[in-house]
Amino acid sequence: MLLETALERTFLAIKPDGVQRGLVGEIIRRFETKGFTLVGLKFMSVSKELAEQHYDVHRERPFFAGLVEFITSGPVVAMVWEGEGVVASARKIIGATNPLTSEPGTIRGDFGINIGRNLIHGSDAIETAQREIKLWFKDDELVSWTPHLTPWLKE
Ligand code: DAT
Ligand code: MG
Repeated sequence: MLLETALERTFLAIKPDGVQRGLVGEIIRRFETKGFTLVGLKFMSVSKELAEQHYDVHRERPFFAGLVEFITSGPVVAMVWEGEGVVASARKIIGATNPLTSEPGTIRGDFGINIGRNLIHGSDAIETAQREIKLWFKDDELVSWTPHLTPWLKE
């Protein structure tokens, strides 16, 4: 149904540290069991060009070069998730930027200790999500579907 495509979407990426540490399943599980819907998923290497475009807002920051080097240093899992309020909710599930101060129970709070190794990226606003989804995914890589669990998740 057309209704499904109107739902909010966010872009998430498990960074090279999450992949190297064997946390792909654990991280995906958290969004899946929460009740959000996976609409795009790919395991990929990130080019320098894509990394620089993705982190464009941080171009002038001192950590920009290191950030680009890190995200291009190994494979990542790029994803698009859908659901009501998914952008803000995913940011909560991910936790604060610095894992040392992220709340326990969040992904970064549970698995990280360093801001440069914070495991996962999540779009920070609806407009950012739209930009990032377009940057990382072609239209035909996204799948609109109706999960049959919906009546058990929503009144
Ligand atoms: P977030 O990933 O929580 O949206 P952000 O957009 O402010 O955080 O920064 C993007 C990434 O850059 C972040 O995940 C880790 C890195 N980063 C941010 N601030 C940093 C800092 N002060 N020193 C080193 N890396 C930093
Ligand atoms: Mg950010």
